[in-house]
Amino acid sequence: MRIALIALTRAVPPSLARCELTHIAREPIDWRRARDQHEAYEGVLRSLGCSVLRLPALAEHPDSVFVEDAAVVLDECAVITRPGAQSRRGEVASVAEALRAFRELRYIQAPATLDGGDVLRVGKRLYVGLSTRTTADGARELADAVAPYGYRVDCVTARDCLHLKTAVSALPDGRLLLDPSKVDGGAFGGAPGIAIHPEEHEGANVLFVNETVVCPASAPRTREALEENGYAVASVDASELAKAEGGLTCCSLLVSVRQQDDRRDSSPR
Ligand code: CIR
Repeated sequence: MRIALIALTRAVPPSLARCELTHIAREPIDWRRARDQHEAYEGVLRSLGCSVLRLPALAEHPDSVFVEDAAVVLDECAVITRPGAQSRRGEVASVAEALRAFRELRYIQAPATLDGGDVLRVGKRLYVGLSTRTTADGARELADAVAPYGYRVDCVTARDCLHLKTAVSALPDGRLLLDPSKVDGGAFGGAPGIAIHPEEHEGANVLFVNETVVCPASAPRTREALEENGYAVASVDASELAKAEGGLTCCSLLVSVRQQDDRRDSSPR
């Protein structure tokens, strides 16, 4: 058996400029540039060994490129969310449809809301950020859905940012990369932390793929800190997507799939 990694993504819709914004001011978004950056992002995922599976485009859903918010994917199941922004609820059906091939599905039910960007997994612990998008009910429903698999949910709060994972990311060895101006490191059960460079807030949202940390190009000094701590790091420019308040984790859902070694059987587990 080998573990293959599938990255679910979705194309940047030309309507991106009409995205939801909560903590940043609206500025013009160059759709072509955003599209090119997103394609480069998919290229980095491929170069790190992922198979990229693009979901059907959703032209009328400006934020639909940010697929992370529609589901929480664990090894044992996937929880389909109910996003906090009404405008985003139409994104989840096609994510559920794609994930059904790989995982048993659970659902967050109305009136609870939860965005995937608010869920940080550290081993068998899920930290849930209570936010403008994620309610205490949403966290409770997530806890109920994942308890049978041995996961525990703890609620935390982050300041002045959209999602918990805007402020903190999990690194491969159980350490956290965090922005101390937005989240208290003490909230994570004693997990050791590495601070981002204080002028690089975008650097707190990094993606871990097959032993490599993917870091935004706008955070070179945070990249240096990661490298000094022994991590392999790749960078990708996501500056245009950042104008839509999205980071690197937001643009994919990573799904690990067990495959036969001889690679003749590529069916989902
Ligand atoms: C939103 O406000 O929903 C989008 N403009 C950005 C979502 C970013 N997603 C994420 O951080 N997981």
